Amino acid sequence: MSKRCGYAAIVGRPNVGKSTLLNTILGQKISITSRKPQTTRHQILGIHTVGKAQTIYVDTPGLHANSKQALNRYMNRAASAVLEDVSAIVFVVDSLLWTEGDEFVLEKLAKSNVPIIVAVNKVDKITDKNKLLPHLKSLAEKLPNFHDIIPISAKTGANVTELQTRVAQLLPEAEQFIFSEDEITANNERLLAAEIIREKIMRSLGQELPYSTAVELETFNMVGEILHVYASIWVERSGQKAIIIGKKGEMLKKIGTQARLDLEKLFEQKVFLQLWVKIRSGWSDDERALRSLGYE
Ligand SMILES: Nc1nc2c(ncn2[C@@H]2O[C@H](COP(=O)(O)OP(=O)(O)OP(=O)(O)O)[C@@H](O)[C@H]2O)c(=O)[nH]1
Ligand SMILES: [Mg+2]
Repeated sequence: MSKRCGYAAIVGRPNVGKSTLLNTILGQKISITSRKPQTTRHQILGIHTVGKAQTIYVDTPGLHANSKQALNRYMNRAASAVLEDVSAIVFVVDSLLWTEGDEFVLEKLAKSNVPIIVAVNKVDKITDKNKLLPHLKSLAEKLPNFHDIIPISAKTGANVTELQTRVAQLLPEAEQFIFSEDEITANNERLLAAEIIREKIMRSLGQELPYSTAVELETFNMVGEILHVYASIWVERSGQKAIIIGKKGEMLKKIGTQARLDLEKLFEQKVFLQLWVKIRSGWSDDERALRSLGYE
């Protein structure tokens, strides 16, 4: 039997568990996650090779109707752009919910000819399991053109292997894999490192602030045996800078320690991390500033 190889997009509204799903599939944390919506800002590529199939998953920013700011437009573009160029789409929804946000994603997907698998995620949250089957049925009626509807839990891993198998069946036959079998991501290390730092900010700070934050890597290189990472955290106002630094620098220290531990895990080596907080007002609505921060 010949090999199969191709791309599969993971899409959905914000916060449904797309990035958690990618990490569970890979068995390794590549894509950042948090309780807050709009955590992912870039396309994150995770390569999953099992036996004769290689699936290259593309995790995407949550699609959402708000396109006021340049950053939001960038995120929606990053998510929409992938829909044309994949062999399969995994449309992630949250347990028994069906919201306007899901409807918005559905409208985008309606324009695509790619087979779509709906992953009903977070089934571990459903206390009354009797509600699942009728919900799956009603989704099947709402989405008659969809290839498959599979209940999963990205958190516990329930049914995730089944999902992977069905995705792999949709990939085209290929003579060769695109990536070597031991590769796990195609994103560059600098981007992944910056994202890990941003994850710690997303997780450590209150509601509004994380959305006004970007991370820019200044230095990423080996000094002897140690990987040196120097990064700037950009915020929009001086009050935000004070919050990120915290009392006596405690917040920044906490963010730095957590990020360093994750960086050491990801790169499997000792890391020296240095963070600065800088102010650049209006960066999130400024196309040029966005490009210089790696959003292109
Ligand atoms: N109970 C439960 N929680 C989950 C599951 N999958 C993800 N979560 C949680 O849902 C929240 C959002 O997860 P993410 O993976 O960051 O969601 P996302 O869809 O990538 O979000 P954006 O990048 O913002 O679009 C996190 O708090 C996860 O821990 C699941 O299967 N069960
Ligand atoms: Mg995400």
